[in-house]
Amino acid sequence: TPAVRDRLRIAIQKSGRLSEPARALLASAGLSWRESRDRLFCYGESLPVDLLLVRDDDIPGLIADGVCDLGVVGRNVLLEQAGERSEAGLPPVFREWRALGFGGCRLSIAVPDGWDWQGPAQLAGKRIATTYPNQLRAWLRQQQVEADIVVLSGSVEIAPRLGQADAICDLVSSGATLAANQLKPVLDILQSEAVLAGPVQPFGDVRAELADLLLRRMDGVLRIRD
Ligand code: PRT
Ligand code: ZN
Repeated sequence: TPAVRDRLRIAIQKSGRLSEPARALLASAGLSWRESRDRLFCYGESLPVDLLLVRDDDIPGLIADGVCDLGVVGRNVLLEQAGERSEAGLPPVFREWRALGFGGCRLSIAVPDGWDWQGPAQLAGKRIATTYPNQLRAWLRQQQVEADIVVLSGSVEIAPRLGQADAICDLVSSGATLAANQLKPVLDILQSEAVLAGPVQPFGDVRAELADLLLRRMDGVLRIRD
């Protein structure tokens, strides 16, 4: 049985692209915090809603483990970890509650500039480097293309030049990083942005009302921004 709690705990990125916009959105929704000295935990003052500052990759797992109730994370990260759970035969425990309108990017297939791109079939038998193996695998399956997935933890865009891979599947926003590595995006497999992630199962205590209140306020802020 899940622990009963009377405060809501939201995980956001500690430092990175989503940290400031996530804080700003929550502050616009009326939240304020007393900052702790280590700045990993911020105690909510205006409402019983606390913040936990973490690496973005840890957010889905923190929700899955019930350590945090909600989180602000890229859809790319949330879907990747959902795919990982599903491949492992685990049931879904977290899902996207709201799209938040910032942190926009695409998860794209990119190939060397010199390729004459004909379509996904051209990837058959090729090695594709990525930090998003679950989404790439699902997409390749859907395209009925068999390719080798080279899983890297970073610096994916230099893999083709190093001879580690023929193509890549990575996040793109302006496209400058790809261009600097003599690569070109040829198709997008996901449109991503920051999302509010939460559990699949509703809260069974006062956190349900807190989450409802927060969602109503956030929806109000997001409507005005549109
Ligand atoms: O430390 P922590 O693990 O928390 O941070 P992180 O380094 O994993 O994450 P961070 O802050 O880089 O990204 C957090 C989230 O921002 C991602 O999960 C995406 O949802 C979103 N986002 C939006 C991006 C980009 N835009 C983006 N451009 N994440 C990464 N990039 C990379 C891109 O892959 C390229 O290497 O930034 C580089 C510049 O992109 P271009 O296309 O503008 O050159
Ligand atoms: Zn990360």
